[in-house]
Amino acid sequence: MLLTDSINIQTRDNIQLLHINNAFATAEISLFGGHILSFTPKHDNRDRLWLSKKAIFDGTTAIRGGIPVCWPWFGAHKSNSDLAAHGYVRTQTWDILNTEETDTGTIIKLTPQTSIGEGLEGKAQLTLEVHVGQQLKIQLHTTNIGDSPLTYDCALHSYFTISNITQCELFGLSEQYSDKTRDYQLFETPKPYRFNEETDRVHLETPSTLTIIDKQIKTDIQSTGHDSIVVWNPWQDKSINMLDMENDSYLTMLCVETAITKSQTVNPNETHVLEQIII
Ligand code: TA6
Repeated sequence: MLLTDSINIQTRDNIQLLHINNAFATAEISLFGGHILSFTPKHDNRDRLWLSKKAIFDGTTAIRGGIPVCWPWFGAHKSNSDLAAHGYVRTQTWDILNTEETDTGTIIKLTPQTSIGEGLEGKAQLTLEVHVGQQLKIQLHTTNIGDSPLTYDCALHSYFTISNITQCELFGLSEQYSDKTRDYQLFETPKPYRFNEETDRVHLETPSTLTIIDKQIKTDIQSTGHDSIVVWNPWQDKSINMLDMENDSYLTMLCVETAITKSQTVNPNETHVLEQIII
């Protein structure tokens, strides 16, 4: 596989990482999980993504931070609780399909070694297209290669880095959300949207743009192809109990996830694209 001049392969523990360095930004993508780990535009040299200092890179578990690819389900599997949360592609090795330099940045196309697995009825081809430029554009393409309709959920489970969760605000959500910490009951989105407790919410709306403002620093998140937005912060108790998080590291991260949580159906030979753009 020919890699463009902006890309080189490094390893961390026993995982291969693509390191991208072009005129617009630097980024890192783990081939384990097809997992974007960092994105730092050169105009402000600020990494938009958060990565746990205790993230595990031994290929046995999903990397904590960056943008895990949740597919072909989100959260717990609907009918088989023995299956891993968030599907089976974030914990397998992905292959590089193609890399390309353009006048707006570097494009990398990846695919998991298998898109077929226990817990998915039907046959699908999954590809992740990442465009590293002034902005980070991530597209998750699900193509139905079977002969019957395919139904699945998925998410780009993005971890954003912030200075302090108690001092940031999220803009762009206004309707109801389902609160996992309160037995999935429905609540109205708070105004202002600030954080002071464990937050695990599926917002049942499809805003095109969300903004995190953290001490005047603005991060925009654009979404298409989604049916919901998930907002998550584990807070202190959960962080203490997570092997791959430092006890207080919840303070410096916030997940804002472009997601399909209410089932997407794709007909044979059709493709659905879930897209998130980070600015
Ligand atoms: O996106 C929110 C969520 O579903 C939470 O319920 C929490 O489980 C989080 O994902 C992280 O899941 P993980 O399997 O990566 O620990």
